[in-house]
Amino acid sequence: RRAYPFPEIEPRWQRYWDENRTFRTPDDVDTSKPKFYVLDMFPYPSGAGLHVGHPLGYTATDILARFKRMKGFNVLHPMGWDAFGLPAEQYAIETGTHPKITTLRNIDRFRSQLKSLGFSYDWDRELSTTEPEYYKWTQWIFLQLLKRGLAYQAEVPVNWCPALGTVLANEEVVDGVSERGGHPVIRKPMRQWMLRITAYADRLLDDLDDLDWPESIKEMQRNWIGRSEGAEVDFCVLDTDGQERDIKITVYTTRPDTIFGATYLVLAPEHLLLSSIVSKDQSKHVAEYREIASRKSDLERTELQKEKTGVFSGGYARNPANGEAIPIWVADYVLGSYGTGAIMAVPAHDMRDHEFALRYDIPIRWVVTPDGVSSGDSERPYSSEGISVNSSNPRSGLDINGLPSKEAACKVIEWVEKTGNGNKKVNYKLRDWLFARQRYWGEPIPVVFFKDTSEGVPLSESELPLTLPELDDFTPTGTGEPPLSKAVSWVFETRDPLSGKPVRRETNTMPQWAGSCWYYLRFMDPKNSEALVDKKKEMYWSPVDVYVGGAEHAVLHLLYSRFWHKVLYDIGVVSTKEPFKCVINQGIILGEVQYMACRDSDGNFVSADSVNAFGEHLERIPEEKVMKSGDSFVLKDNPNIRLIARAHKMSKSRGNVVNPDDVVFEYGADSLRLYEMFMGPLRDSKAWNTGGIEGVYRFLGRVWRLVVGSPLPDGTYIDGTLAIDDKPSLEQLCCLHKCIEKVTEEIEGTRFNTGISAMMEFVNAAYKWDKLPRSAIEPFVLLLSPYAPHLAEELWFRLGHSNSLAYEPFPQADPAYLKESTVVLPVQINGKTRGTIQVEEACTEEDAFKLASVDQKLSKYLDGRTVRKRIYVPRKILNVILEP
Ligand code: ANZ
Repeated sequence: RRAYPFPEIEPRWQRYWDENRTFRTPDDVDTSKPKFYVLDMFPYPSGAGLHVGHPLGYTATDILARFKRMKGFNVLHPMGWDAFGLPAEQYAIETGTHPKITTLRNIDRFRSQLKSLGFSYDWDRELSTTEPEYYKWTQWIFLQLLKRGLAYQAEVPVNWCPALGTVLANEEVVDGVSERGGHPVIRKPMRQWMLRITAYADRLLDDLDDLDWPESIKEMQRNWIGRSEGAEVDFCVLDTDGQERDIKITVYTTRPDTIFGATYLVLAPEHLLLSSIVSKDQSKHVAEYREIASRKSDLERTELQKEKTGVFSGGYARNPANGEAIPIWVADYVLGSYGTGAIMAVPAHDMRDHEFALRYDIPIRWVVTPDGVSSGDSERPYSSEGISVNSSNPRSGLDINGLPSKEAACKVIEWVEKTGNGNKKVNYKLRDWLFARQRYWGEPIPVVFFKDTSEGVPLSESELPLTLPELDDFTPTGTGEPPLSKAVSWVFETRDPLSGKPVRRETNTMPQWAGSCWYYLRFMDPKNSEALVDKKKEMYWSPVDVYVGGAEHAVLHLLYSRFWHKVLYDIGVVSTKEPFKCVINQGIILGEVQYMACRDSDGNFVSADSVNAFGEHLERIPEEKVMKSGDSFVLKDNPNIRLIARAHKMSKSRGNVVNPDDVVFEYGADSLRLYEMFMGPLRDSKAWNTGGIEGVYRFLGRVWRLVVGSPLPDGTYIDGTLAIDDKPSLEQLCCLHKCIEKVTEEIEGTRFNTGISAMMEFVNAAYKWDKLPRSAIEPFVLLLSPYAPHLAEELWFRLGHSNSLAYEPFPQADPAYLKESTVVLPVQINGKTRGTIQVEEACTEEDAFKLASVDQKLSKYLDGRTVRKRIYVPRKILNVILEP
């Protein structure tokens, strides 16, 4: 039987909120009130619908939104769809269903699922990145970037799959072959649009310091931007007689102090000078090596575990510090796209160079030691800082012996600058952002080309939105031309509005990141056809106060939107330097914990730790046969057998996916919301547990019966509630106000799980009351409402209110009731109870005795007598034994 009638309650309140537009944030809010903008990372409406991971973050933001509304804030809590992207297009290729249709269908499903969970979004502000009214402004931002030289075209290598005749996204390439079909993929240069995010590298780095974001994300962004300080140093190339040629190789190094240990140079395989350096007899080897390297991604090339490979170029260069001729190698562990694409290799002090030198028998020279005395260990490089040794040369005039690494580096930089051999240099790992995709289902890039030119001419702003043409055939063209090139009339039947000359349209589209870069701004003013966002509205609502989403967006999405935001700041569209004040990453929800037992070769169970579990036969054990013992899990029947317990990522193939619709059907939305908050701290990853959801479901049932009573014989409930208009007792008030204080604190600290525990304690206490005073239970219903809004609204209504509780003031804890509660302590004198005193729970023996000796009744027995012994049991009794 049901714990409470949620199947009637929940749809009723969802309908009420919808019909009354309860959560609409009006366009003309009273801006003298404080604001709170709480945002979810809007979902990609996939065909699979919502999974239980979505409601985790969404419930957290919903609790905050509901709480802040009740606290008197104007709240902006919107929802929309990040709906351009690959899956809809792939689905279209497979089934012939237009991406627009698939997308709308998926959005409808997502919307109704979200509504069934009772989230308090302002649905009047719903938007989708795929609507022309929206992407008009995405295109507008692109034009602003173009105007400022922040968008440009370049030849960039892309993943080209000859067999499929298409360019692939990185995520469609797995281990060098196409994910679909397993065809080889090569890197091929193609004309692409790029965004100059590197121009903002310093600001993106510096402004991180002031953000209230998880330190781990900030660190990931710092690493991604990857600022490093070092020097560029020139090495002169030598001819076969050892004479200096007219060519210099410039290397980038962060350790100029190790220059005396540079025993070879390395050029990236794509280095432009390579062809003029390679000797005749090495040219074939080098060409072959370049060919192989061209098929690898940068990631593969720089993986530390991969064996380092390379070939000798046949050429030599002079180390300017000591005049030595050192060999020039070609190796793919040096990237063409970083620094100068060339390095001075110092095998004694760099891991990769060390491995390479051992393999190709290149000298290893120690030039830094921890103390300036000890010698190096040939097995391992010493890559920390230390004191320079073997680092002086009278002819070059450079001497850094005995200097600590930092000082030595400064001295070398000074020296190269003075001798004209180089300069100090800051480098960034951050690359410009490749902003074109050879795809249909994205925003068209608002640029046209005159005949035979490749220099793009921007459309004028009045021509926006440039809408996607209808297309029935999305299959790749086979030439690498994007599918939009099939929309022949759209591409060619176009004239430049100024000159009237025929032009052709750009057929690349924008990447999926584009639409999600700025959607938080549009929510402030979603219907504006004159501007991206109205200035006044932007000034009021910016920045987003709390932004909740998955840690997988720690870098790209959060970095790209910060970049666009800063550009919009520079052109006066937004008033803040940063878009998101506080970011929270919700943890991942894993599947239910699975227990495994091991059997040995004779088929007997053995303890998981006593064997090499991999060699044994593993068997799944159902939860009811498992028992907890200390920190581990054992078989109930045989506690000597320890089990392996593990929660896995939810996946179809494991069959451990929990569908939120099923949970809502069985336990109701409030239970799902409450459970996801109760599982553990929001930021932690945690395993799903069906027993846990039953627990919170029973708790909600208890709340229901506390207020409404047990079911009548026919299974229905009384109409109103059991609440009476009596004054609550002191004890009841203390209990309530403690709960108010705790729940408030825990919401403000986003510790939702412990807030729920406080409400559970309250309900346990309230079950012992013989009466249910209205003024003690009504505030509790309000406390519960951000978590379990359907049940709370229903109880509120039954308590006699005709309006939604969504804007009721959130209860305030009264300090008067938060004092330690007092107890009545019996006092015995010589074994006989002579009276009582009222003391605070934490009262000491000394204080209790003092109170007793001033008590009217008790003092009679104590006055003028000597105490032999006192026995005090806090909260229970004070016993005083007197001298006879
Ligand atoms: C000599 C040296 C000695 C280096 C030493 C390191 C340790 P970050 O901090 O990442 O900027 N490097 C430079 N350009 C490279 C490229 N295109 N591909 C691969 N490696 C490259 O690291 C800079 C260091 O990485 C540079 O400092 C260089 O090696 C290498 F004991 O120069 B170093």
